[in-house]
Amino acid sequence: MTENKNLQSGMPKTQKKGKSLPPKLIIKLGKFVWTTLWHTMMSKIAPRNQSGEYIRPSSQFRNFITTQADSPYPAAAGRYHLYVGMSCPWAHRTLVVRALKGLEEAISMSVVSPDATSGGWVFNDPEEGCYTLADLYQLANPGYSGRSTVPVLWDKQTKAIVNNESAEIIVMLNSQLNEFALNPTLDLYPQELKEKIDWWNDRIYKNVNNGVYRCGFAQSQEAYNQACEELFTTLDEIDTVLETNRYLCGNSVTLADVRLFTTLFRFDIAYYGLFKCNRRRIKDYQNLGAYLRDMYQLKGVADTCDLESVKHDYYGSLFPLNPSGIIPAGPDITYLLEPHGRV
Ligand SMILES: N[C@@H](CCC(=O)N[C@@H](CS)C(=O)NCC(=O)O)C(=O)O
Repeated sequence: MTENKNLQSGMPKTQKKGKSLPPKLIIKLGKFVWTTLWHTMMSKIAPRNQSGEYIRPSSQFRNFITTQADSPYPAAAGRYHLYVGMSCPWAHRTLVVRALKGLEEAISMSVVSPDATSGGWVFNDPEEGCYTLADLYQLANPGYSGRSTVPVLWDKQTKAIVNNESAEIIVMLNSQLNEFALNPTLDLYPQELKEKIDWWNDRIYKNVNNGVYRCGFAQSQEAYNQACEELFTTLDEIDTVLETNRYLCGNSVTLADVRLFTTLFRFDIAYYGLFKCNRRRIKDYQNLGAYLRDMYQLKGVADTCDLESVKHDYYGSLFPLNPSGIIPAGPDITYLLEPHGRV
């Protein structure tokens, strides 16, 4: 009755007071539209299997730089170039190895940024006559229809993509350009540890590197639960190993550590909140926390870490996971410079 009276006067009572919730129908409709849109958007950024689990597409350019003179991509200084996004953990692997090996002079690099509307990578200044990374992929391979991902190892001489798979690029940087490296004797993938490194790589890729994406991009509760369980079981296991080992495979840093590090660096910043990996922060693990500081403090590594890009790109560009686009204020990561106490 009261409601009717107010309606007749052109203004419902509840609205006057500004306290009303939207009618149920609007909530229902809003939820339906948003959920449908969300699934559509997620299926574009995150291909899934039937149980809603995220499946990462495989990289398509898989050539190698080698030291053989007749190689299509012979080892050389100044010929190859890296395209990276500073927020990307896969691209970050290549920057860490480039820094540890002292290859900054031999291999140039440029940074791409995500386009605010499409999410694709764009150049800050045009490169090779291209404005976007997708254009560069087209230049190298006209008609290419796969994803235009970073990192890209580019051959400036033949205008070709040598390789766009971080796991392979870091193997090349470790062993094929020693002639031009400032730290040629540093071997991050020594013969005697290969089996152990590969074992960790497989486990860490599935459950940690890609595991955080399996949590964040899960499109069903079951898929999320499983990814989350596997992620934290593996982190616990690593924490135990790091109680006695300084690094994953013993006393020296290897490619397995590099691959773990770039995920750990982003964990408390982005994965903990945005990807719902929130059972525990890395900072709060006794051994993993100190190990992260140890890795961060290796010569040249901190310079490859870009907190603001990580926050900005993850929270700003993964629209379906953060529709407001609001970038969080924290965390403060200055503790990464505190003594790690590991020997
Ligand atoms: N397998 C690739 C994955 C690289 C990757 O997924 N990069 C993301 C950024 S973190 C990307 O460029 N995504 C753009 C897209 O999918 O269109 C690698 O490890 O090199």
